Amino acid sequence: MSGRPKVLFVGKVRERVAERLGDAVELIRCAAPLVCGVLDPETAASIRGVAVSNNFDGAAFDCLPNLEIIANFGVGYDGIDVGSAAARGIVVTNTPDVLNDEVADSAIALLLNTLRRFPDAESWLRKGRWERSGPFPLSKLTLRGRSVGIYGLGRIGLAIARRLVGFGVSISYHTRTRKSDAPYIYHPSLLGMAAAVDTLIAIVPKTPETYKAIDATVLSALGPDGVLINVGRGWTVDEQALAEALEAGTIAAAGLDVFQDEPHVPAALLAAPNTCLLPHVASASVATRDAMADLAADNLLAWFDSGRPLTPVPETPR
Ligand code: NAP
Ligand code: 8YV
Repeated sequence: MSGRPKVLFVGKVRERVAERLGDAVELIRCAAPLVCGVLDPETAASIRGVAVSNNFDGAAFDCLPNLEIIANFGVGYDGIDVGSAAARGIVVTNTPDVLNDEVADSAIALLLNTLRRFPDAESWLRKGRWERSGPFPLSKLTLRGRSVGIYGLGRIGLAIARRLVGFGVSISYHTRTRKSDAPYIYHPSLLGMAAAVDTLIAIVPKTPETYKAIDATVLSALGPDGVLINVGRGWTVDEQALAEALEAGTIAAAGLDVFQDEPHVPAALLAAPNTCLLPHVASASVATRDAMADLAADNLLAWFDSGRPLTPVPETPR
């Protein structure tokens, strides 16, 4: 194939990716999900790279016979069928590390907002209740004296742990493999950690093993002072069980940035007491989303230039 490599943008991908790619590639766009037939066969056969926002399923592979690389905008790549990519020798890349600090900052902000109810306090002020009714009620929950368990101590989990050190709380973690250089208390099971801590922060990927891993049993183990923060994927939490646990006082509060069926948020969670709910914004600053876009584009450029992508996921060829 000659000329500039052709790259297909499937669905909405941050425009900065296109700007970064510039004239180095020929850009083609289509709606998501990619359906065979929307591109004429000659165009489909000429596509070498794809840029996506975590959406490329098994059926899409059949549409692009000469695809070499899928560059994902995002560190989580659960919406890409990496098994099909690996079977076809197609590289998948993601955007690790460039968002660690932003997401970790957001996790801490969500934790504090959930415990201290600052969004409610601001609403109290804006509605004139401070003047009319007096001070906002004291928060029943505090970060002081808490014991925090981090479910997932990868790139972002570690950044959260490092921040928590400054808050003077006890820090534990659960992962499948113990991290020998992490100076935090290790728990070989999620349930065991939930029973030992009063604050659970989830930052694990969406995988078959993490599906509804935070269920009624784990929430019950967390206990009545328990606080759940989820900045990983909604998939990891049994949302119905969480709503019931909040309603019954089985745990005290929850702060969620992610939901199972985004952008839909279950009515039971919207109605549940003591929640702080965010619309998946943990990485959502211009600077961090630009850095993610640049890395997604640079993976494509590096592949076409040298055959060596910058940040391939472990499951597909390097
Ligand atoms: P990472 O570096 O791959 O870390 C993942 C961590 O989870 C590792 O410590 C891993 O340890 C652990 N883990 C994986 N499967 C597990 C299991 N079954 N049980 C226990 N621990 C498990 O990933 P990351 O860069 O930190 O990102 C984590 C996830 O956060 C992403 O995949 C994405 O879904 C989510 N995320 C959300 C936002 C947002 O906007 N809210 C932003 C960025 C990322 P072991 O392998 O030893 O188990
Ligand atoms: C973004 C994320 O919301 O990187 C991830 O895995 O969940 C977030 O940073 C997402 O990638 C933007 O589409």
